[in-house]
Amino acid sequence: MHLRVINPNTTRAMTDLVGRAARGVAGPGTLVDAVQPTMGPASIESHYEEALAVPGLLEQVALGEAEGVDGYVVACFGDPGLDAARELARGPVLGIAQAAMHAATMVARRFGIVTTLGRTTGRARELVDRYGFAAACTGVRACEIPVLALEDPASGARDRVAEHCRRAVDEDGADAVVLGCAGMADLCADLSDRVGVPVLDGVAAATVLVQGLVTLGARSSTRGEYAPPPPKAMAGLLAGFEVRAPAPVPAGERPAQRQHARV
Ligand code: 2AL
Repeated sequence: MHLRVINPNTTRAMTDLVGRAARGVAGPGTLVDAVQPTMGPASIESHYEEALAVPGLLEQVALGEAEGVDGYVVACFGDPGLDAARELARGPVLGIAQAAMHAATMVARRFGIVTTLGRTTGRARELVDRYGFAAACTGVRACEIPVLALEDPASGARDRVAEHCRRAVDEDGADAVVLGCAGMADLCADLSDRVGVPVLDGVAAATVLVQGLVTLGARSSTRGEYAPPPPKAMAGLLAGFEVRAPAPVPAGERPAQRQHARV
């Protein structure tokens, strides 16, 4: 099985980090590669950056489809471009927020989210509502540590994230904590020990879940909203993202489930 973890920001160190987190939980027969877009923001902590990260992310999905990738993880807590990626991909595509929230409710009744900057908490709450976890979520806490400072030992990230995890438990009533940034993936095991409740990293959760879905033979649905996007002209900088009609299938051959000339 070939899984691809896509870090939607363009910082190589974060791509390496999410690749390690995913490989740490992948099964022996699973190949995991970690990629990042060729264009886009260095980190995603605003709606503007999230929007601009999506074309480069979709380009990586289109390349993965050409290579026969079986399933994808979108490794950013805003789950950017998730619906669009599912329109392009044959196999399942999981966002780390959706995966971590599902995993949390399988091991605890109520979970809190601990994320980076206060300005990203609105998006996290929106996803809690969208995925149907409003009753299970005790709240979203921000450590006010920028994404790219998480790896800087001088930022005190480890202690500050731990402190907010503790407060999510002690003050908000959470029985588990979901980490609200892919850049926190390597803090997860240590935090579970320190805080004494399950602390879930979405990169690992999504990798395990997407691997399970591929094993089940579950693909992205091609009916309704996740059907391939209609062929259409694209103008300007996005001209290369044009979706063209599938090539005609020779008589007697089974049509591919999805065919895209380019994203
Ligand atoms: C993220 C994340 O997971 N990756 C990124 O660039 N920004 N999320 C966040 N809440 O800051």
